[in-house]
Amino acid sequence: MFLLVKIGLFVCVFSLTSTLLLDDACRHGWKHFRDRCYMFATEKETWTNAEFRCRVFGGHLAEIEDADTNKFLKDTAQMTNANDHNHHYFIGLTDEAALDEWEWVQSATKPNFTNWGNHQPDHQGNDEHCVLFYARDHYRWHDADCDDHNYFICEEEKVNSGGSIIG
Ligand SMILES: [Ca+2]
Repeated sequence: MFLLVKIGLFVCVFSLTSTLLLDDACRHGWKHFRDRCYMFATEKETWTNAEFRCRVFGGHLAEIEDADTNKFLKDTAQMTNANDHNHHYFIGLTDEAALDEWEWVQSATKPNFTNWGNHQPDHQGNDEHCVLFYARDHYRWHDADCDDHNYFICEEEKVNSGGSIIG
């Protein structure tokens, strides 16, 4: 009987450890995809403050470089928000420096991949220079007012890969 309890305890501790190890690549609350970690903020900020908040965390607003990453973030947003059609997220794309010259804020590169919604970017009111992952349009990309308050997605390199930071 005592042995059985001991084996049971061992299995418990072992599975707990395995679970922890699986999530070890990213900090608590961050989602792991490939060599990156993503954090879906639960508070709203302007685009500039959102980028600042991400930097405080050691990352930056998400840069979505391909369709697979876009799909992962879209699926995660959908799972998180169910049918909340007002749950939009800022990402790291902006044309604040030069109109229609869209650029990722962290890498200062032009996007190779985009997923604009229909008729986007439309610069509505000539005042839309920051990109939203737009819930009402299946999270396709919409340019929006940078001063609007929205949720946001931070990205950082994988925190832990065999004890070292990938960079
Ligand atoms: Ca727009």
